[in-house]
Amino acid sequence: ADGARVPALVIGSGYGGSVAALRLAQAGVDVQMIEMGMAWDTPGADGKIFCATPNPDQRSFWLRTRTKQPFSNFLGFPIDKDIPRYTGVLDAEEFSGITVYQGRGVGGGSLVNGGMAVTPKRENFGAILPTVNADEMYNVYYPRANAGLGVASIRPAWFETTDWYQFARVGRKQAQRSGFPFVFVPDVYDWNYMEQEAAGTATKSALAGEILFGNNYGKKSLQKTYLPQIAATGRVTISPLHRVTQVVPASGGGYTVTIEQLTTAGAVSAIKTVTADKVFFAAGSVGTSKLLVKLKATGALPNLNGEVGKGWGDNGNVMVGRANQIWDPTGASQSTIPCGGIDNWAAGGAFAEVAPLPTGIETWASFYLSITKNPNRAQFTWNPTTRAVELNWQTAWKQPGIDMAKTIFDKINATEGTIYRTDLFGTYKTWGDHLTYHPLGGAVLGKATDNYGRLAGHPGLYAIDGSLIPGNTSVNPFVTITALAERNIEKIIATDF
Ligand code: FAE
Repeated sequence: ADGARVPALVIGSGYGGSVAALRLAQAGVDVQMIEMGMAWDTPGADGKIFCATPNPDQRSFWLRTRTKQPFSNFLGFPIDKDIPRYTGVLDAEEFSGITVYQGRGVGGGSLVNGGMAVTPKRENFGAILPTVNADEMYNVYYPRANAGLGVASIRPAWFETTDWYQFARVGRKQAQRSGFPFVFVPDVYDWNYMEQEAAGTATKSALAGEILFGNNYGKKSLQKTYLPQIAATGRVTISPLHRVTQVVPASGGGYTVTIEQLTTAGAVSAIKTVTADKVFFAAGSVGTSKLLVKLKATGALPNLNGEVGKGWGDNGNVMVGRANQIWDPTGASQSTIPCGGIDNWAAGGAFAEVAPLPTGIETWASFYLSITKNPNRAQFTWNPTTRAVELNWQTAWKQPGIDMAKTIFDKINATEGTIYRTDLFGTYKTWGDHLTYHPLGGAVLGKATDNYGRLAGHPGLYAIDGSLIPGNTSVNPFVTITALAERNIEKIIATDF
């Protein structure tokens, strides 16, 4: 409530925020969670909470009047369409050189993501979070995160036989024919539910194209894992459609947080303040970075250090499609949930998810989201003229990632006698190099914060989300974000409360 005083306030309800709120509440601390997106707990006129990926309506995008699909084109035709402006679930946030896709709502990115739940290889961990004890992570916190998130793998016998994963079997065959290891990738999708979808005994979800704009049934988003546990503590209040804009030291200690209440059209309907003893920034890499950079530059939190806003990376994301030979159809029926990838990290700096292209028709296309070791890092800065935070990433900075992805796909094309598709990202454009799904960094652990996420210069402020990770996790990031949050909050509860 307006004017309230609380022990702990958490900004954002994604992975980092959910871990923080749950563990604080279990330790007996009352928590106020602030989430700018909607609650996503009420069905629309069609009886579904989320709209179907093939038919985006107002629920699809965050405050846009036209969709901004990751693949802008198909068979040469633009596929974007007009929609009513609404606080939809997927934000395509545009900076000058990159569009950053993010989830909006209670559950954050877990609402819109593919659920691929990958623990990095141990030998790569030192490059991901160099100041973190790997033994502790692999013995305690990665297992805790995987259990809390409900991570599991596809049943091998079903993988080998179902039509829904023909695209992945083609991906595996072609990877292996070119000498690359194909590895199964765990996911938080309920694989038993998916088998029931295929058998016709459960309402289709992953097998009905649902993914990018939310999943109505089978995916274990945070709404099915951490968030019910949070509710069960009785100690956490969540305020959806509330956006934090300001955090300043309060005269009697703690911090006064200014919060805008939003309408579903994105207008500000009320402005509130809450004073909190401790504030956790869990607004995601971009959200946390934007807040911290603004608060430092405008003098609200002047003691934040010069590392705030730095060390931002795209996890090396690049997308590409290949056109297969006529004897290698990828299937008219494709599950939206990927289950495997091509690992050329050690030799070529690329890990490529074999992704579906669930169009409902045979396309002979293979599609991949690659995570690469792209070394480029960008910085967020405050522009006092526009009063906005900018990101200096340039599209050309994707080139090292493209070159790394090519170590896989040039070889596969040579082996198979095939070519890249040029119709997915524009006209005659091969590489999806304009976007990332995996923003990381901006409040890097051990730089903008101490080794547990305590922000430098202002005791009682913490970063506890993807902003802590310096730009790359070598695989999909949310398991690492969750595990690091579990590690940090344990230490913070033990020593700061
Ligand atoms: P995040 O989950 O983004 O949560 C931040 C929350 O804070 C959001 O709900 C925001 O609305 C909210 N917020 C922001 N600013 C404010 C503010 N000022 N006031 C109040 N609330 C605010 O952060 N990762 C994987 O590991 N596997 C995948 O398969 C995968 N697929 C993806 C597919 C898509 C399309 C996308 C967009 C992402 C995907 N990701 C995947 C990335 C993953 O979802 C992302 O790394 C995590 O969600 C980041 O977690 P955080 O806790 O950092």
